[in-house]
Amino acid sequence: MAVETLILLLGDQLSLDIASMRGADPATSVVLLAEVAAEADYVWHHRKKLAFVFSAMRHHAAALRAAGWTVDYVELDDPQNSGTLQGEVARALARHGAARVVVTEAGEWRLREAMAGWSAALGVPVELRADDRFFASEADFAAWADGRKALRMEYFYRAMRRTTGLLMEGGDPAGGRWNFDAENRKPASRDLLMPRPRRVAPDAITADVLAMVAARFPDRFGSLDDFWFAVTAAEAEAQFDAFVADALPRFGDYQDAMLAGEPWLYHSVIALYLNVGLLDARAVCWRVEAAWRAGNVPINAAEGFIRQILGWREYVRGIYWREGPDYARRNALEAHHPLPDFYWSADTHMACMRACIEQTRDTAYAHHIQRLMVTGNFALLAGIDPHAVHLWYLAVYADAYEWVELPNTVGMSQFADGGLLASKPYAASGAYIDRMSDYCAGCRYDVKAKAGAGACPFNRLYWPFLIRHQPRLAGNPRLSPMYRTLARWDAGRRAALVADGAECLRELGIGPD
Ligand code: FAD
Ligand code: DLZ
Ligand code: SF4
Repeated sequence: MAVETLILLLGDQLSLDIASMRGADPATSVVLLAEVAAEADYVWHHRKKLAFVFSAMRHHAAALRAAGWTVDYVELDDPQNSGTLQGEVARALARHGAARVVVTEAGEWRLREAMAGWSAALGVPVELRADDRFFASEADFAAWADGRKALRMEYFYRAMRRTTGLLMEGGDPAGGRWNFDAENRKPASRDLLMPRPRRVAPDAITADVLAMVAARFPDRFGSLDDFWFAVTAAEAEAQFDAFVADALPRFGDYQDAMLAGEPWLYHSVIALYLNVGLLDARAVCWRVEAAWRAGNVPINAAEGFIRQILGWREYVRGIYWREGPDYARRNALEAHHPLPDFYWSADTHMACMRACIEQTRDTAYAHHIQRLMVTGNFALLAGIDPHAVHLWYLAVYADAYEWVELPNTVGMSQFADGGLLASKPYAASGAYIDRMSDYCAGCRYDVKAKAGAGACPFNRLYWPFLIRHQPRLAGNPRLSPMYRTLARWDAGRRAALVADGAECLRELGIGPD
């Protein structure tokens, strides 16, 4: 076979309709997939995430071969493996004698910047194609954002509803409202019938990958036990179908709820599939709309779910590419404490933190409110360096890729972009966690106590956080009730709260730096 084109597929480009393969001739093209140390090591990926990505890559290679493509697959343990994507493209060019390389643009600045230099380094033309697996292109987002004073998700989302026609009735939103959150956000109770995600037993390929990851990454964070993720598009679709039938109808109601020992509640657990291409975001949203039109799903659930994908997922991607590589280093609140060790060990008496971190270690999953209002909220209140927080989130979740993780962490969760993304910091005392979960009942700390040893650390850190950032945050209308309360307290009371917050940090082993 005379090879003309080498098509490189990255580990998160496992969509059959990927831009780099469009129009290619199987008779003159070779598709390259390469497991490389550089991608496995650039952050401390959870071991289940590594196993998921490698197994999905191997299954995708098999699917492409079955569809008639010539696939060149390099395994991580191949003794000739150069360890980098560029090195593997260079070796494949030498093996096949291809005259050009085609690749879909990578999902993060680090690789995009590296790929811009590939053509010169490899001595062949390298065609970089836009990743069009999203509702909005980078140019679409720029067109929406340009000239706006504030880039709020809600207005982007409404524009996307109009553009796509999703959940629209003529020019109006279905059900007469854009957003049904007023009906959502209920706490959950243990007597609810809890659906469970559909599970996939590891096949021989996944078993091989699990053994390889166990042997090669013995010290990495994360359990490999009980691996049930889908690793093919068909399995991912079957899991999504089960979610639509069993859990979606109550997704809206219990979206923000947390229960000890119930990691999944009514969540879909599909972000990992969407982000590597085993599921298509557009198909997922239209499928949910069809379930609502068929009368199988209430509007608050369908709208709430579609907003997460059509709204949040597209919006954070737009922000990521618009803000540029330095977004990762924003630190508007000047938070500098190192990440506490208990983010890795779960060795803490805070029951909410322990539950979320243990669950993360065991499953490589936590739902949005666990990420935002427990582990994220704690880091925000405690003044942890947002870059360290970012590296943790990028490592520990099976769905973590920088384009989606970074704005959620630096912007939404740590307010480190100074309010570009979030209209106020997601800072909350223990009362919020107590209302939305059953964690506090099993905690050594007292969620009703405001200060002093034994009081909930979220309470002890909350007011010092607001006092510390008063110059920046006092003018925020959404925080004015808190600052009015603070204004009623005399200087002595405020100083005592600040001293108690500092003592709390010392007791938790955090700072002074
Ligand atoms: P569901 O709750 O069932 O929601 C459905 C889908 O909506 C998700 O699969 C996801 O694709 C999308 N979605 C929901 N919320 C968001 C959001 N805020 N931003 C983007 N998409 C969203 N999501 C990731 O995909 N990768 C990440 O690395 C990631 N890091 C995060 C870090 C922090 C600090 C926070 C607060 C959130 C992060 N999220 C991330 C968003 C969200 O928490 C996850 O998408 C969600 O928990 C995945 O679980 P699920 O598939 O069960 O989602
Ligand atoms: C996440 C990941 C991992 C762990 N390993 C590989 C790999 O060995 N080869 C590969 O092509 N891609 C991998 N990926 C996905 C990439 O890291 C991802 O494409 C970039 O982070 C851009 O989103
Ligand atoms: Fe978390 Fe505080 Fe509740 Fe303990 S008391 S579980 S630390 S919110």
